[in-house]
Amino acid sequence: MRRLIILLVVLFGLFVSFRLSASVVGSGVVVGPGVTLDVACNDCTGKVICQNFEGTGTDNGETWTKGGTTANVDFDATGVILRGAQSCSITNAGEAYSIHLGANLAEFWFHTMYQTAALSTGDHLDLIQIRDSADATFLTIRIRNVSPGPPVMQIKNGTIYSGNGTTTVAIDTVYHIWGYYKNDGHATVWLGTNTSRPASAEVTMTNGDSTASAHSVKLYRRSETMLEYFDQVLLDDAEFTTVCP
Ligand SMILES: [Ca+2]
Repeated sequence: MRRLIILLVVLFGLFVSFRLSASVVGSGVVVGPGVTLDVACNDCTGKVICQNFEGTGTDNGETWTKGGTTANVDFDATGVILRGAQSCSITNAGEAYSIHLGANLAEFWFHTMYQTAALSTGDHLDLIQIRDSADATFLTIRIRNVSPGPPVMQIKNGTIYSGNGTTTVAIDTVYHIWGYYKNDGHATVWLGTNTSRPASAEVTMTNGDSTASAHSVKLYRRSETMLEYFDQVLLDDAEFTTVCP
Protein backbone atom coordinates (compact mmCIF):
# COMPACT_ATOMS: atom_id res chain seq x y z
CA MET A 1 0.00 0.00 0.00
CA ARG A 2 2.80 2.36 0.93
CA ARG A 3 4.57 1.67 -2.40
CA LEU A 4 1.33 2.35 -4.22
CA ILE A 5 0.96 5.72 -2.48
CA ILE A 6 4.57 6.64 -3.32
CA LEU A 7 4.00 5.59 -6.94
CA LEU A 8 0.84 7.73 -7.14
CA VAL A 9 2.68 10.74 -5.66
CA VAL A 10 5.50 10.34 -8.21
CA LEU A 11 3.03 9.98 -11.09
CA PHE A 12 1.14 13.08 -9.90
CA GLY A 13 4.41 15.01 -9.74
CA LEU A 14 5.30 14.00 -13.26
CA PHE A 15 1.82 15.01 -14.43
CA VAL A 16 2.12 18.46 -12.84
CA SER A 17 5.61 18.89 -14.29
CA PHE A 18 4.34 17.99 -17.77
CA ARG A 19 1.44 20.41 -17.45
CA LEU A 20 3.79 23.25 -16.51
CA SER A 21 6.11 22.46 -19.40
CA ALA A 22 3.21 22.32 -21.81
CA SER A 23 1.95 25.62 -20.46
CA VAL A 24 5.34 27.26 -20.94
CA VAL A 25 5.62 26.07 -24.51
CA GLY A 26 2.01 26.63 -25.36
CA SER A 27 1.29 30.10 -24.04
CA GLY A 28 4.58 31.53 -22.86
CA VAL A 29 2.68 33.77 -20.48
CA VAL A 30 1.34 32.46 -17.17
CA VAL A 31 2.64 29.17 -15.81
CA GLY A 32 1.19 29.31 -12.33
CA PRO A 33 0.11 31.58 -9.52
CA GLY A 34 2.49 34.52 -9.41
CA VAL A 35 4.70 33.09 -12.14
CA THR A 36 4.69 34.95 -15.46
CA LEU A 37 7.18 34.50 -18.24
CA ASP A 38 8.30 37.29 -20.52
CA VAL A 39 6.54 37.25 -23.83
CA ALA A 40 9.05 37.42 -26.66
CA CYS A 41 9.59 41.11 -27.38
CA ASN A 42 10.26 42.31 -30.90
CA ASP A 43 10.92 45.99 -31.50
CA CYS A 44 10.71 45.64 -35.22
CA THR A 45 7.23 44.28 -35.71
CA GLY A 46 5.40 46.71 -37.94
CA LYS A 47 7.95 49.49 -37.53
CA VAL A 48 8.96 51.66 -40.47
CA ILE A 49 12.46 52.06 -39.08
CA CYS A 50 13.88 49.68 -36.49
CA GLN A 51 17.59 49.92 -35.88
CA ASN A 52 19.19 48.17 -32.93
CA PHE A 53 22.83 48.38 -34.10
CA GLU A 54 23.63 44.71 -33.57
CA GLY A 55 26.08 42.60 -35.55
CA THR A 56 28.35 44.05 -38.19
CA GLY A 57 27.11 47.44 -39.35
CA THR A 58 23.38 48.00 -39.08
CA ASP A 59 20.77 45.30 -38.64
CA ASN A 60 17.18 44.50 -39.64
CA GLY A 61 18.18 44.72 -43.30
CA GLU A 62 18.30 48.52 -43.12
CA THR A 63 20.80 50.64 -44.99
CA TRP A 64 22.30 53.43 -42.95
CA THR A 65 25.13 55.58 -44.17
CA LYS A 66 27.79 57.54 -42.38
CA GLY A 67 28.13 61.21 -43.06
CA GLY A 68 30.61 63.87 -42.13
CA THR A 69 33.94 62.37 -41.19
CA THR A 70 32.92 58.78 -41.65
CA ALA A 71 35.53 57.35 -39.31
CA ASN A 72 33.76 59.10 -36.48
CA VAL A 73 30.62 57.01 -36.77
CA ASP A 74 30.78 53.45 -35.45
CA PHE A 75 27.75 51.21 -35.90
CA ASP A 76 29.46 48.49 -33.82
CA ALA A 77 30.55 50.51 -30.80
CA THR A 78 31.18 48.69 -27.55
CA GLY A 79 32.70 51.49 -25.46
CA VAL A 80 29.30 52.16 -23.96
CA ILE A 81 26.53 49.73 -24.80
CA LEU A 82 23.05 51.10 -24.38
CA ARG A 83 21.28 47.90 -25.39
CA GLY A 84 22.26 44.44 -26.63
CA ALA A 85 25.92 43.94 -27.49
CA GLN A 86 26.62 47.08 -29.54
CA SER A 87 25.48 50.66 -29.98
CA CYS A 88 26.11 53.43 -32.49
CA SER A 89 28.71 55.95 -31.40
CA ILE A 90 29.27 59.34 -32.99
CA THR A 91 32.21 61.55 -32.17
CA ASN A 92 33.06 64.96 -33.50
CA ALA A 93 31.75 65.97 -36.91
CA GLY A 94 30.03 62.68 -37.59
CA GLU A 95 26.48 61.74 -38.44
CA ALA A 96 24.52 58.57 -39.09
CA TYR A 97 21.94 58.75 -41.80
CA SER A 98 19.06 56.30 -42.10
CA ILE A 99 17.56 54.67 -45.12
CA HIS A 100 14.99 56.69 -46.92
CA LEU A 101 11.60 55.50 -45.82
CA GLY A 102 9.43 53.54 -48.18
CA ALA A 103 6.73 56.18 -47.80
CA ASN A 104 6.58 59.75 -46.64
CA LEU A 105 5.02 59.96 -43.21
CA ALA A 106 2.92 63.01 -42.42
CA GLU A 107 2.53 61.79 -38.84
CA PHE A 108 4.94 59.59 -36.92
CA TRP A 109 6.19 58.46 -33.53
CA PHE A 110 9.84 58.11 -32.70
CA HIS A 111 12.16 56.61 -30.11
CA THR A 112 15.88 56.43 -29.53
CA MET A 113 18.13 55.55 -26.65
CA TYR A 114 20.77 58.20 -26.08
CA GLN A 115 23.77 58.93 -23.91
CA THR A 116 26.41 61.59 -24.20
CA ALA A 117 29.78 61.98 -22.53
CA ALA A 118 29.66 65.76 -22.87
CA LEU A 119 27.29 68.59 -23.62
CA SER A 120 27.75 71.31 -26.18
CA THR A 121 29.60 74.41 -25.13
CA GLY A 122 27.57 76.29 -27.73
CA ASP A 123 23.93 77.32 -27.81
CA HIS A 124 22.55 73.87 -28.54
CA LEU A 125 23.27 70.29 -29.55
CA ASP A 126 21.16 68.75 -32.31
CA LEU A 127 20.52 65.06 -31.64
CA ILE A 128 18.05 63.95 -34.27
CA GLN A 129 16.97 65.50 -37.51
CA ILE A 130 14.03 64.31 -39.59
CA ARG A 131 14.28 65.17 -43.26
CA ASP A 132 11.80 65.34 -46.13
CA SER A 133 12.02 63.86 -49.61
CA ALA A 134 14.08 66.85 -50.76
CA ASP A 135 16.58 66.04 -47.97
CA ALA A 136 15.67 69.20 -46.09
CA THR A 137 15.50 69.08 -42.30
CA PHE A 138 12.06 70.01 -41.01
CA LEU A 139 12.16 68.61 -37.47
CA THR A 140 15.05 68.69 -35.02
CA ILE A 141 15.17 67.30 -31.52
CA ARG A 142 17.94 68.97 -29.60
CA ILE A 143 19.44 69.90 -26.25
CA ARG A 144 19.40 73.62 -25.65
CA ASN A 145 21.83 75.33 -23.32
CA VAL A 146 19.67 77.89 -21.63
CA SER A 147 22.05 80.52 -20.38
CA PRO A 148 22.56 80.75 -17.48
CA GLY A 149 20.38 77.71 -16.81
CA PRO A 150 20.99 74.00 -17.39
CA PRO A 151 20.71 72.06 -20.68
CA VAL A 152 17.14 71.03 -21.54
CA MET A 153 15.22 69.53 -24.43
CA GLN A 154 13.86 71.62 -27.29
CA ILE A 155 12.17 71.02 -30.64
CA LYS A 156 12.52 72.94 -33.86
CA ASN A 157 9.53 72.39 -36.13
CA GLY A 158 10.07 74.08 -39.47
CA THR A 159 11.37 77.50 -38.47
CA ILE A 160 9.61 77.59 -35.09
CA TYR A 161 11.33 76.71 -31.83
CA SER A 162 9.41 75.17 -28.96
CA GLY A 163 9.62 76.27 -25.38
CA ASN A 164 12.31 74.73 -23.23
CA GLY A 165 11.98 71.49 -21.30
CA THR A 166 12.31 71.50 -17.55
CA THR A 167 14.42 68.40 -16.94
CA THR A 168 18.17 68.97 -16.83
CA VAL A 169 19.90 66.65 -19.27
CA ALA A 170 22.89 64.95 -17.67
CA ILE A 171 26.01 63.43 -19.17
CA ASP A 172 26.79 59.70 -18.89
CA THR A 173 23.10 58.93 -18.40
CA VAL A 174 21.04 56.58 -20.53
CA TYR A 175 17.90 58.29 -21.82
CA HIS A 176 14.95 57.11 -23.81
CA ILE A 177 13.94 60.01 -26.04
CA TRP A 178 10.45 59.72 -27.51
CA GLY A 179 9.05 61.96 -30.20
CA TYR A 180 5.85 62.73 -32.06
CA TYR A 181 5.21 64.84 -35.12
CA LYS A 182 2.25 65.71 -37.30
CA ASN A 183 2.49 68.07 -40.23
CA ASP A 184 -0.15 70.37 -38.79
CA GLY A 185 2.16 72.08 -36.31
CA HIS A 186 2.25 69.41 -33.62
CA ALA A 187 5.47 68.04 -32.16
CA THR A 188 6.20 66.49 -28.79
CA VAL A 189 9.23 65.13 -26.97
CA TRP A 190 9.25 62.92 -23.91
CA LEU A 191 12.45 62.35 -21.92
CA GLY A 192 12.49 59.04 -20.07
CA THR A 193 14.91 56.66 -18.46
CA ASN A 194 13.16 53.34 -19.01
CA THR A 195 11.27 51.36 -21.62
CA SER A 196 7.92 53.05 -21.04
CA ARG A 197 7.19 56.52 -22.36
CA PRO A 198 6.68 59.00 -19.49
CA ALA A 199 3.11 60.07 -18.86
CA SER A 200 4.06 63.72 -19.10
CA ALA A 201 5.72 65.24 -22.13
CA GLU A 202 8.93 67.20 -21.73
CA VAL A 203 8.16 69.62 -24.57
CA THR A 204 4.98 70.06 -26.60
CA MET A 205 4.35 72.49 -29.41
CA THR A 206 1.34 73.05 -31.65
CA ASN A 207 2.55 76.04 -33.60
CA GLY A 208 5.22 74.49 -35.80
CA ASP A 209 5.23 75.70 -39.40
CA SER A 210 6.46 72.58 -41.14
CA THR A 211 4.02 70.77 -43.41
CA ALA A 212 6.64 68.28 -44.54
CA SER A 213 6.56 64.50 -44.27
CA ALA A 214 9.34 62.26 -42.93
CA HIS A 215 11.58 60.67 -45.52
CA SER A 216 14.75 59.93 -43.56
CA VAL A 217 16.28 60.12 -40.11
CA LYS A 218 19.64 61.53 -39.17
CA LEU A 219 21.52 61.11 -35.91
CA TYR A 220 23.52 64.25 -35.82
CA ARG A 221 26.09 66.18 -33.93
CA ARG A 222 27.95 69.43 -34.04
CA SER A 223 31.61 69.90 -34.78
CA GLU A 224 32.72 69.66 -31.21
CA THR A 225 34.75 67.05 -29.44
CA MET A 226 32.31 64.86 -27.62
CA LEU A 227 31.14 61.29 -27.70
CA GLU A 228 27.50 60.31 -28.11
CA TYR A 229 25.79 56.94 -28.22
CA PHE A 230 22.52 55.97 -29.88
CA ASP A 231 20.60 52.71 -29.92
CA GLN A 232 17.11 51.28 -30.55
CA VAL A 233 16.08 53.85 -33.14
CA LEU A 234 12.41 53.28 -33.93
CA LEU A 235 10.04 55.22 -36.13
CA ASP A 236 6.50 54.34 -37.07
CA ASP A 237 3.25 55.80 -38.31
CA ALA A 238 1.41 54.11 -35.43
CA GLU A 239 1.77 55.23 -31.86
CA PHE A 240 3.85 53.08 -29.50
CA THR A 241 4.54 53.87 -25.87
CA THR A 242 6.77 50.99 -24.80
CA VAL A 243 9.89 49.43 -26.23
CA CYS A 244 11.62 46.12 -25.61
CA PRO A 245 14.12 45.95 -22.73
CA1 LIG B 1 22.27 47.67 -29.73
